[in-house]
Amino acid sequence: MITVTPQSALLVVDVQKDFLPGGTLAVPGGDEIIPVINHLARLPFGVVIATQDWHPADHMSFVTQGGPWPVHCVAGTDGATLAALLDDEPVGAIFRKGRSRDVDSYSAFFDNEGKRPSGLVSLLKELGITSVFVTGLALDVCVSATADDAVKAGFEAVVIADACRGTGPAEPALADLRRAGVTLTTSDRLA
Ligand code: VGL
Ligand code: ZN
Repeated sequence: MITVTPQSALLVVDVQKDFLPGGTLAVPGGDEIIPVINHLARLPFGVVIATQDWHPADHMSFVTQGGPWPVHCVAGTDGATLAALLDDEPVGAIFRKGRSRDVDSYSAFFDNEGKRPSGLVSLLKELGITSVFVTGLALDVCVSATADDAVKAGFEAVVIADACRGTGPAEPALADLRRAGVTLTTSDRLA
């Protein structure tokens, strides 16, 4: 078992309508993690932080601009809202990423050029957080980038596998995370 303490943070990455079944960039089974996250968020974490992908309408990542992804999570639209069934009561702060037109940000910590910090490292350090538990969507994109950056920033990083879904099979993404020094666990092992 892993004991959750106030020195641990729970990150809920991009659990937004556009990433759920029916959304413009739907992650298969994305809705299935919501009850798992709602349960985890009631454990005694020091802080629970949600992220939102939050793009301008002409964002460089969109196929309409020559990028890889369908239009998704446009700032202020219904698709960018947090999942309706996600309990936001325990959420202490929301970080919005991908807001600049010309650079994407998969990680909650830094943009994809590794330059601009979001302020999340500073916040977590101010709160005395040493371990970061990561959940959400998509495992192989924003969850992985966030967990990798958490390790690089000096935190213990733990991905809760059953509280994540990816765009493809989980195993390759989980193997990459393990190699990067991320601890993998499941929600039933946390108390
Ligand atoms: C994501 C693709 C594009 C994610 C965000 O949240 O994993 N994936 N933008
Ligand atoms: Zn995006």
